[in-house]
Amino acid sequence: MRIDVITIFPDYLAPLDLSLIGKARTRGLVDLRVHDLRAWTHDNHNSVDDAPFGGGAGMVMKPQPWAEALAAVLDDGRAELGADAAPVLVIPGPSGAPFTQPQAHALAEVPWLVFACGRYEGIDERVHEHAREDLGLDTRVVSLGDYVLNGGEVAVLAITEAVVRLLPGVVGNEASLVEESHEGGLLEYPVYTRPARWTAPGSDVERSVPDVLLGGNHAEIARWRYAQRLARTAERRPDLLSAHEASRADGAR
Ligand code: JET
Repeated sequence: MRIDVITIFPDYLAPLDLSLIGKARTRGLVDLRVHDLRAWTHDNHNSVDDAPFGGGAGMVMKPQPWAEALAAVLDDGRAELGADAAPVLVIPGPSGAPFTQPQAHALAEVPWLVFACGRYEGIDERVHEHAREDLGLDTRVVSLGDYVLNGGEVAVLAITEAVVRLLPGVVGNEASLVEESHEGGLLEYPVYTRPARWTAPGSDVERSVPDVLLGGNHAEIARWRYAQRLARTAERRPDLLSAHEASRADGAR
């Protein structure tokens, strides 16, 4: 998979050199390139923003550097992947559609992703239209959640990690990918390891691993874990539980 990130803070993406993603890159599973948007500015101040038409707080990212950056990245990617290659363009933003695990799986199937990191109050809306209509890109504004970040960079780190760990060969234990939180629409069950009885330093409470997990009755363990998933989802994410119940009523699982 090829991934291009366009940002005014390339250093912000340094964590992509580390850990799982860094390893996937050195092993050649991911070709990840970070581009400085200011490379496509031509004025003395390398300006990427301007005041919003219609007034209001803050600044808006100018369309011109974005159009040139996208053209250059498309040219570069097509020289590598072929003349009719077309990336999915992902623009993180608080006004996007929620990014979910099914979307991570969908993006993991795509050979080429381009991330556009907005800052300030966002990118001039015509860049989205240009990307969709003139460049023909599948363009998606995605949100990590209902809160505001200073820019898309942190969201790109999160989305890239969610996607890259799903690529074949990146995570050692493939089974750990199918059986985890949000797969199947429920939160994951609680997990425990040794010792079976444990007292925290300074505590006078000894805490035990639930007996069912020590018993080796795998059917019973599966039932217990499912009940835990339901209880935990009802407590923390009642919104997920209603969707899960609807899918069960449908006979979907
Ligand atoms: C975000 C992502 O804040 C988030 O993303 C960064 C961000 C901040 C401000 C503007 C911006 O513009 C992008 C754009 O999208 C239409 O123009 C992006 C919060 N949850 N998930």
